[in-house]
Order: sequence, then C-alpha cells, then structure tokens
Amino acid sequence: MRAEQPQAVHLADYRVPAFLIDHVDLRIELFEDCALVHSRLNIRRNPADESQARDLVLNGEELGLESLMLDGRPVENHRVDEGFLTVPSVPEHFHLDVTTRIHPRDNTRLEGLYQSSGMFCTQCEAEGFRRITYFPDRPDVMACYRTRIEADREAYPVLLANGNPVDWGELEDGRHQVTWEDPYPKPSYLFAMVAGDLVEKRDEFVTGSGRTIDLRMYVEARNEAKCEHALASLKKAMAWDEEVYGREYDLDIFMVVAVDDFNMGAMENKGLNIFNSSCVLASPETATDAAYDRIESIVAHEYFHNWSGNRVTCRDWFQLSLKEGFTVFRDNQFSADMGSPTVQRIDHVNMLRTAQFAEDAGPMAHPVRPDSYIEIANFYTLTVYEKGAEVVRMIHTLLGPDMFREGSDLYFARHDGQAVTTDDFVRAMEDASSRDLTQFRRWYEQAGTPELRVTDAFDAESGTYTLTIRQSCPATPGQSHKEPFHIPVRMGLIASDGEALPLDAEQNTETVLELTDTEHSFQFSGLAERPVPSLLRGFSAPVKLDYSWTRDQLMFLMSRDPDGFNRWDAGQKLAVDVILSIQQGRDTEVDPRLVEAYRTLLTTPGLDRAMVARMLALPSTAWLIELTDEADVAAIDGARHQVEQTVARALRDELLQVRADHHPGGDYAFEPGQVAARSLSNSALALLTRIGDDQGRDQALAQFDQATNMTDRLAALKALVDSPFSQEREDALARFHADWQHDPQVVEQWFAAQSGSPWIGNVNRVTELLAHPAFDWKNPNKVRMVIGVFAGRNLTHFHSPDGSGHRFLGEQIRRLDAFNPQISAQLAQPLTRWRQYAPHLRDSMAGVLRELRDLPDLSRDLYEVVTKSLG
Ligand code: 0A1
Ligand code: ZN
Repeated sequence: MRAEQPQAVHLADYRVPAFLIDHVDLRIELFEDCALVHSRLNIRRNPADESQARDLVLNGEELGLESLMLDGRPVENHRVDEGFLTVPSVPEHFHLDVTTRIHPRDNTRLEGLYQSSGMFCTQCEAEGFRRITYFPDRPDVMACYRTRIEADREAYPVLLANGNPVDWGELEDGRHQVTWEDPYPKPSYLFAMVAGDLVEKRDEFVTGSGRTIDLRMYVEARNEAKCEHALASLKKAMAWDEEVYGREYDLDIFMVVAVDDFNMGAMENKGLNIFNSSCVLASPETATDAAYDRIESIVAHEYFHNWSGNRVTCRDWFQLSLKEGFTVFRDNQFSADMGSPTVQRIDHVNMLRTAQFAEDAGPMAHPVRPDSYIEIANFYTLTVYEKGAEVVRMIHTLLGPDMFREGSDLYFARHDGQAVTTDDFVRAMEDASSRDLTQFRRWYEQAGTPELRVTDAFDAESGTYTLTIRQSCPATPGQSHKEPFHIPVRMGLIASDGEALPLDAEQNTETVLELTDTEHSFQFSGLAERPVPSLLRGFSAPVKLDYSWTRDQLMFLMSRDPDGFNRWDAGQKLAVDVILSIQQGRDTEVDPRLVEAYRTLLTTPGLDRAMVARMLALPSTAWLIELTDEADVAAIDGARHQVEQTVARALRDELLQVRADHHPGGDYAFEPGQVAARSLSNSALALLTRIGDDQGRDQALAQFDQATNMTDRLAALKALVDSPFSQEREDALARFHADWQHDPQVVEQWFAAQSGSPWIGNVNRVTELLAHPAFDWKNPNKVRMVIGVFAGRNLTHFHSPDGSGHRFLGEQIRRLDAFNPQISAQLAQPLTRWRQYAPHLRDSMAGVLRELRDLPDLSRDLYEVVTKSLG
C-alpha cells in the first residue's frame, strides 16, 4: 500500500487564481546531461481574487531550484515543499526570476521536457510545465511567452518554440540560439519547444483573407518521404475550418513535429503541434488506409484546437470536454466531409458503443464534466472525448446547422482569449438560438448511458401508430439517482413496400423526436398499415435502444432503411441476436436468414463497397461482451466463431467473386473509391483464409508477395496469421519482419498483428515479443502494440480461462509504473471492467487489481485507476 493517499481535486473547490501572469520570458539552455531554465515572470495580484492571499504559491515537480529573485533581489524566505514553491508576502506587482535545473535525459515519464531519439521535446498538457519551471500551472493563467533556446549548433541545428521566430544567432563554444515570440496569451499547457537534428518539409497555405501561412513539418531524416499526407491533410483542415466555422489561422507559421516517444497521439501546442510519429507519418509502402485515415483526422483535430482549445481555452481541467468534445465533433464533421459520412459514422459509433459504453458502465464512470479527480491524466477518457463529442452533436441536431454555426460564432467572439467552462459553451448556443438547454445540461453532469425502451401500438381502424419511449439511466459511482435527459431521437417509419411514410402535415418522412420526460408517447396518423420503425437514425443520441424488431424486420431494414447508419445497425442487431442465441443455447444452428442477407449484400450490384465491408463484419467480441451480463468470453467467442465459419463457408463462391472483381493495380491513392475496394476485397480474403480455404491461402500468399502498398500487404499478412495455415503464417511473419525491420512504425504493425491475433496471440507469443530486440520498454508505441493490443483487443487470449492473460498484464503494468505512470494507468483500463465478466474471470481480474493496489510504490495515476475500480 502507498505510504500516503493521494488527495482528490474537486470542481466545487475551484477558486480564481490569486495571481495573474502577463508575460513569461524563458531562456532554456540545453546540455547533454541537463537543462537550465531561466524564467522571468511578470506577476500581478488578481483583482477578482477575494481571498487576498499574500503568499505566491507556484507548482513545481522534480526541479532543482538554482536561483530565485524578486524584483532583482534574492529571495531568502521561500519554502520548497513537495510540488510547490511558496514566496511569502509578495507585492501587488513584481517580477520573479527563477532558474531551475532539470534532467530531460532521465525523464522517462515523457511529461515536461524530455529526450526522444536524440532530440529534445516537450509535453506540457495537462501538468507538464511544472516539470520545467515553477509556475501557476493551471489553464486559467494565460500569458504571452517569449522563448529563447540555446544549444549546441551541430547536434541541435533546429530550435523551435511557439509563435514566430524573432531573433537568432551564434553563441560561444559552437552553440547557437533562436528566440520565439508568441503574441497570443496562452495557458502553460500549450507551451512547447523542440531541439534536434531534423529535416524541414515546407508548404504554404493562403488564408481566406489572403495571408500566406508558412507550413513546416520537422522529422528525422529517415522519415523525409513520409510527410506529404500530413501536409495535405493540414491544408484541407485549414480550408475546411474557414469554410465551415469561419476560423482562420492566426500566426505566420504553423509547425508540425514528429517524435517517436510520446504518451498520447498528438498535442495542439500553439503554432507547434507535436505528434506521435505513428499519428503523422505515412507513405503508401508503410502505412495502411486506416493509418492514412487516422492521420487525416488527428492532423485536423490538432489544427482545429487552435480555436477550440487555444484561442478559447478551459478554465480548469474539469472543463476538458469544452475543448476535446467540441474538437472531436469538429474533426468528425471534417472526416465525414472528406469521405463517406455514413461509413465514418459507423466506424465512430462502433468504437463509442463498445469502448465508451463500457467505461460508462464501469467503476471509472464519470460525467462528461467530472466532479473530481486524483490524477488529471486519467481523465483524457472516451467519455470526455467521444461522449463529449456526441453531446455537441446533439446540440447540433437540436439547433440545426445554421443556428449551431451562429452559436459557435458567438462562442468564439464572446470568449476569445478567455479560459471558460462547458456552461459558457452551452450558454452561447442558447443565446444564439433562443433555445432553452437547461435540461440538456444534464448530459454534462450525469454519468452513465441512458437506456430507451420503445414499445408501439397500431390502431388499424383509425390508422394511428403510437410509439412510447421510456428512458432510464443506471446508477454510476456517486450518482444513484438520475434525472431524465433531453434526448433527440431521429426517426422515420417505413411501409411494407419500403416506402418512407410521411410523418406530418408537411409530408416530412424523417423527424427528430425530443424526449424530456421519463416517458413520452408520439402518435402518427393516416397510416394504412402497421409500419416498421427506423429509430435513432445516424445514432442521434449516445443511448442504448431497446425495441423488439423481429429478425424479418431487421432484414427488411438492412436493405430498405433510407438511413445508411440504420441499415448497418439492423445488420448488427440481427447478427448479435443470431450469435447470442447460439451462445445461450436458444439456437443450435446459424439462422440461414443471416447468410442470405449477407449473400444479398455481396451480390447486389452498385452498393458502396465500404458499406458492404462494414455490414459483413460480425459484431466484435467486445460489443457482444458489452451486451451480456456476466460475460463468458470463451463461450461468446465460440458462438461468434461458429457463425463466422458458417457464413464464410456458405458464401465462399461470392467471396471469391468479390476477390475476382477487385483489380488492384495503378498507383496507390488514399481516395474513397480505392479505399472502399481494398476494404471489401481484404474482408473477403480474411473470411476465406479463416475457413482454411486453399484458394484463399493462395491469394493471400500472392497478395503478400505482390502488394505495392501496406494496406494490401498487411491485410494478406493478417489473413495468414489468423488462419489455420501455420507454416505459411510463420514464413510470412518472418519475411515481413526481415523486409521492414528498419522502419519502427511497420515493426509496430508486425507486433500488433501477433499480439492482437485470436489465433496465435497467446501469453507465450506475447512474452516472446517482449523479448524481441525491437521491443523497447521506454517507447510507448511498442508497449501499446504488444501489451495494450493484447489486453485491449485480443479478448480471446487476454481472458484465457486460466487467468494467465490477466496475470501477464498485471506484471507488465507493475514494471511500467516505475518509469511511466501515464502508460501504466492506460494499460490497466481493461482490468477495470472486471465486474462485467463471468465469476472465474472476474475473480482473476480483481485479484490482479488487488495485488497492484497493495504495492508500496504505486504511482498516483495507477493508484487512482486501481482503487476506484476495486472501490
Ligand atoms: N490534447 C491532446 C492530447 C493529449 C492528452 C493528454 C495529454 O496528457 C495527459 C497529452 C496530450 C489532444 O486532444 O490531441
Ligand atoms: Zn484534442
């Protein structure tokens, strides 16, 4: 057990800062074994602070204090306690000069200033700046920064910080300096600097108002050929934000840097975005379509933060969804506009429903705006990001696109340069639209996934159809009772001939029902027959919906629902019902209607191939677990496997035809038509190899040999890995590694193809991977690709009935926690869901959590996850 228990921070305790900082002047001297950080802070008392505190209290972690002067005179009565520097009885206005010594080379937490592959870089969100210098490290203290970086010229020719470069030059001893100035006030979490031997790729973007912005990407020389896609994505995002939100970029330079060691995906530092290499670098030979897609949306996400996050930022970390929920919504809209909106929505909802719903149903459930936290790094969650984005989407649905745009214009105009709350965001939406969102605000305050129970009745005589919807929401930690939510349910009614029925006097065939009470009834009249309801179109609210469609109705909706999302969802519901009926012994055979529905999909000409690929994918094991009480993973997997085998065997000819119709060739382009064709063809290949089909195997081997892009090559590799062809699989893995061992990002894919494989990724295999020379404990991507993928995606082996997968994870978490607590806490997530599982799994997961809890030297990050989940 930890010696002292970390304390929680509560939203209710928020107080305005006692002191404000107008200007920060930094001089950072970089050396091989340490860095000296000289900071001059212009400080004044905050007139809004009622406490009239006399003492200045600054945050600081693991800093060597070298000198401290107030208005030019050494301070002698200061105190340094764990985490704080206190300067007693300071004047109204003053400047403080602080010099700290830090050790970036030994910084394995990757928070603050650290070294990665020989370069220096920073990560300050949420509380990393306090590991660089003493500062009021909270987002509502916004200041203008001037940053001078000094380093050896040969080893670190590139020196970057936020803003525009204003001065540079040679220094003694082969050193040089570059000085940057950022004119926009910002919180410390947006500070960034980089020093390294990097190549620069340049591009430019002309804004709507005619300013030319210098775009620069900085990467290690070996990655020079992997910048094009990110730069193209950036330009698209810049144009899109002008067009859709009226937001122009505001500095003269926008820089993107790729680093290999990074705890998260990327970071939106003002004018100097820093990316995990895996989220920004791509070439057709090394990155898959999925990676291209992810890069496009992450580049856009970070860029969009320039307004939703940087110009208007968060008052405190409880408001994190103010910037994250809104920015994820914006990047989802952007991705929808760049490709197929329906496919984008399906992929997004699929992730939300499996992972976020599980979080919301577990011991770590928290509102989109949490009330308390122990370690804020643990609150960069799917709830804050993804559910937060769904909440913004619902506002968009309720207001309509035009009012929503007026609301966002008002929000940006009203709060530019401020640190604000989610409530300020909602108020701007209300003020612009004159809609009352009082009840809607509960989405920010109440945790848990609401459940809608829908029943209906048809009165043939009067032709009236009545839908009755009851809402409820399960208890979550600290919230036993929930008030009803304001829920938009987009829907339509369909006649037996497939016609979309008019719902009102204006003959609209689609409407948004607004639920505000616990129970609501809605009537539709003038109907000749009982319609089939199509509910929650486009997944208009993050809820679970229960209505007893028959299997025939689901098949009907799969082909006839005008809403593409609901066509997919009907297929998922049908497949879930078929799989769970087998698992629960209600059926012994796979319902032939499922096979026929898939056959229709494969043989109907003209369907969007990307949609067909999505519709053919059986519901994931994770989603089936989410739908089951006391989930017995092996039994669920067994049933799913039986259905998959039956479907693939029955459709062998059609799958081969799909393969025959696909003629790869020509140059790779990340373009919707090509992406869709590859995705369907590779889905067919995977099904064929999984049933051990010889022709499938030959095609996989040929594709593996001949593919000129990574999408097809990796798909062929995975098809062989997840198949009974053991010799071919091991040969392909060996060749893939031999071909790509020089490229860390491809090696990461090679790791994941094994650790995530339900066929081969058992504890023995994953243990072997940890011992592989390419595995590196200090590199979060490698750790995620081996341990994270095993525990998060390979549920078959992670939940091995003997508990070996759980114990394996516990051991690795323990090891990692000693040097990178953010990563150890992230990896512990799968264990937190223990209550969802069958008793034998539950006991073994909780046992591992208890062992972790009892460790004497547990980090705060892991302590919070472990104690709350056992809680
Ligand atoms: N704000 C970044 C991601 C990010 C999240 C948490 C971090 O540290 C705890 C760091 C970065 C984004 O949304 O892209
Ligand atoms: Zn973000």
